[in-house]
Amino acid sequence: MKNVLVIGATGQIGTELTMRLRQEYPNGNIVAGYIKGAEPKGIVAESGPMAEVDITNAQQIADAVEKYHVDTIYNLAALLSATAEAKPQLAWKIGVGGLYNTLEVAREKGCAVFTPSSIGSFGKGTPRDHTPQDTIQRPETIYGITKVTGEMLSDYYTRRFGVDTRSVRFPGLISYVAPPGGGTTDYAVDIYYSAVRGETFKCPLKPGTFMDMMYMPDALRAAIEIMEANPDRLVHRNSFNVTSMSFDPEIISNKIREYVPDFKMEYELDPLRQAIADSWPNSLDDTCAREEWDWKPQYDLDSMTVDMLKQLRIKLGIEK
Ligand code: AKB
Repeated sequence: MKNVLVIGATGQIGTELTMRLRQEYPNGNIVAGYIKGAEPKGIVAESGPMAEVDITNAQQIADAVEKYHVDTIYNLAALLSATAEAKPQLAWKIGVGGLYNTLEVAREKGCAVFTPSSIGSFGKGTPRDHTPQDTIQRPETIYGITKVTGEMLSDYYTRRFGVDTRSVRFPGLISYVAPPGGGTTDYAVDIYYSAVRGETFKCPLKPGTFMDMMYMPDALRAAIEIMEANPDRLVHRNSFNVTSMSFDPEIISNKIREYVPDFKMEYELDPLRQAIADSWPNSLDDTCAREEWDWKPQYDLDSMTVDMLKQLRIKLGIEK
């Protein structure tokens, strides 16, 4: 049995991870942690416990951990890359201050902690193709700086205090349940909404901008499998490169056009997002995750596209 607190349970990952964890551990308490004003609704609210947990408030984290006998915390609270550039102080407060609060509660109460890092933890100077697991990480965005700090702080808590911290560096995550919002890779979600609505998609990134991406079912599996992995096999902890695919706007739009032949895309560049994307890898090497805990993605661009189009048509009530 596992008792899990998901901090940020109403976000893009949290909404789906909470439900997935409830399926995975039906006898445990899977607590949906939310901030005031963003209470879980529908199935997330109805299918298990929830608690107000603002990650900047250590007492709220401790209270939820105590009340529900939590042994594992999924810390998903973060501002995504573009939003973080607009609010750098808040990005640090949530990304680093919030992580510190989480790790301190974990140290005192004996919890394991998962805090996702990102392809945003890399920057100029990082090899851009087949980016290795252990390499230069000198990001210039506040998002990236919080992610590298998070990786290092999490490793420190494991070395120094024996807290069981593990995580992955997520690529852009593509999903149809809850929207991302404020990320550099969001275009790869928005493009599917435009395709099913019959709208011309305005792409904020220029052709040739390659980034790693992953479909949400694979991301959820990665988050669960790394926390279930045999610790004796783990050489690394924070954070593992994981990826499913790498594409640029031309490749994804051409793939969509195979299923929506009249789909149209125009370029309307967003200089901030373009600059961020230009500082991130083109493609990651996730050999260490494959070797240390048998990571293997199930979706590629084609199977993801088929499912995204199908699921979005159902969600938006759009006939083919
Ligand atoms: C973002 O674009 O900010 C995120 C990420 C890759 O970390 N989706």
